Amino acid sequence: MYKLIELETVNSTNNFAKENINQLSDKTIISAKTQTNGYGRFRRKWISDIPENIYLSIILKPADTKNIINLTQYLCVILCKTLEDYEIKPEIKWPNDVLVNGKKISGVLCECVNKNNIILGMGVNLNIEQKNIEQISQPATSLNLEIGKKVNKKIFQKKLLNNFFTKYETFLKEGFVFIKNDYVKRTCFLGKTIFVSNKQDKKTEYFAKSIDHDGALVVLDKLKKELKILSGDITY
Ligand code: BT5
Repeated sequence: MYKLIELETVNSTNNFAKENINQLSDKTIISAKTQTNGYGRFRRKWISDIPENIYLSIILKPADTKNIINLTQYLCVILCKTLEDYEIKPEIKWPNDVLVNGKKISGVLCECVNKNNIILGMGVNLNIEQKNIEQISQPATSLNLEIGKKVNKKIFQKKLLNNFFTKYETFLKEGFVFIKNDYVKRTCFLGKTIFVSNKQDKKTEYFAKSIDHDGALVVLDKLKKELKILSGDITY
């Protein structure tokens, strides 16, 4: 179903995938024990120094590319479903974060070399000690802290990748509508006042109204005018 390449230390699994994209086939997974330069959106640092956590990139080379824009959201739903097996209640913070009790447990970074060569990277905190959580620059958590015991990384990773690939082809065909219910019911910000910041960190206040059929965030501005937001960071 997929091919797994397990590395010891790498600067970034997304970077490794980008550099070797022509030699890597569709559905190859690059996973690393640690990353020396793991990054998120806008090149923000992803703390990646614990081998018992997940740092991996899925290489996707789909023939049908019309729905790839929503791959991040598809992966967020899969992450939630996998975490729910551990009897916790994850939530999705649009567009790419998975939170538990308001704290970030996972982040997704989708990079397209071009539309037929996609790198879907994710970091998932499975095993971090409380004292090390504090080095993260926003409220964060780890699955072991939520369930009160160590998590077996191999088992979690296998479940996650199986869940991802079981529905992947259907998702590619049907797009966001296929996951819309699963996505919307796990969101944690709809019906609230939110602040959306862009690359320049300019924050604008909106009311979060809904998620559109294409996965965009629908908001109302201060004059109650409806707008669609396609990217950015939200706080609430
Ligand atoms: C993300 O970015 O959330 C996407 C992170 C993707 C990381 C994976 S690891 C495998 C692959 N290879 C890479 O190099 N990257 C991908 P963003 O939305 O920009 O969030 C970054 C912010 O999350 C940081 O500024 C911190 O506040 C926070 N953060 C950093 N490390 C974290 C961690 N381990 N757990 C929770 N939050 C973290």
